[in-house]
Amino acid sequence: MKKINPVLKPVALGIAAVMSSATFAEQEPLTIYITSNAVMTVPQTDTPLTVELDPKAPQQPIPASDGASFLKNVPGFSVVRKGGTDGDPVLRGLAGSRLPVLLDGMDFHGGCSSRMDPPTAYVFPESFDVVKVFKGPQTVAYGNGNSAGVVVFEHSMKALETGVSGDASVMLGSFGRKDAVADVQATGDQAYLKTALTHSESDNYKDGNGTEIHSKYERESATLIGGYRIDNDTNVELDYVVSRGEAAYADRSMDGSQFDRESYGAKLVKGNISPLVKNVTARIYHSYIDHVMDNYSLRADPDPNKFSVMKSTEKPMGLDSVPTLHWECLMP
Ligand SMILES: [Cu+2]
Repeated sequence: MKKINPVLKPVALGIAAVMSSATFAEQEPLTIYITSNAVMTVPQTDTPLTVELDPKAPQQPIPASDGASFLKNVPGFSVVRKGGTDGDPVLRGLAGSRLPVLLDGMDFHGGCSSRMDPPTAYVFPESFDVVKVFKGPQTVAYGNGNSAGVVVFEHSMKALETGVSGDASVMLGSFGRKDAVADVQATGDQAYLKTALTHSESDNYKDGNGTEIHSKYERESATLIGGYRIDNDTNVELDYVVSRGEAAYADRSMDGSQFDRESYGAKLVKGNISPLVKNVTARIYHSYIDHVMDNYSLRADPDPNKFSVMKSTEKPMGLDSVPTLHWECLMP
């Protein structure tokens, strides 16, 4: 505990004017106690509004199993917790549609009308290769509506000539917490293949008072990406993602008994098109989220007279094309 004894100086205010100088001389010095120091750790960056993170790097306090927990460590972010499996990321007080989350270029939305599954619920951070956060509305490269910013989770191929490489990680914790992720990349002369598998689960945890909190969850995902280099300037890529999940929620009367996702897409990158156009990236994708929530399948003693179930689906699809120009060609 630090103890600070600032020098108390007479101030020429109206109150001070009616007090004699002897009054100040008799006062005890003001004592301020600071009970703890705030320690903030941030990645070093030259671009304060653009943060690029390596999700496979060591994380504090433990490796995150969902996108919101991962983003919580980025300055400016906070999280509205949504059950054990995920939360809603908030950037500078704004969330939801004001903070688009793109998964490999897919403008992604959850399937629940009650926001049980923000887009980050479908993210296992370590299975991605790079996470970019664009703070503020300045960028127009990721569509509109991003008044808070944009978050991008992406897979990328390692700069391997040819060969096979991979990463694997396991994390065990109290209350039955088990996380595992493995990804493998195989690269040939012209073709490459990448796959990532994830699993995350936890039982109900107990709070500091020993009360069991209805928060168990389980989810897994598989990602498959295949690409082919037609020539030095042309690359095509196909991707497929499938995931399953269920989660208990202590803050509401319903649980998410099914979070099923299936996504597929294609990407074409064409470079050196003209002296002005450096390259063009075209992306087409389709997602399907099948969500069921009920008040009995994940609860210990459900009342059979009050069973309730809701089903909702979400089918986001998109097509975008992004040219990159040689800026110097536009300069006079
Ligand atoms: Cu729901």
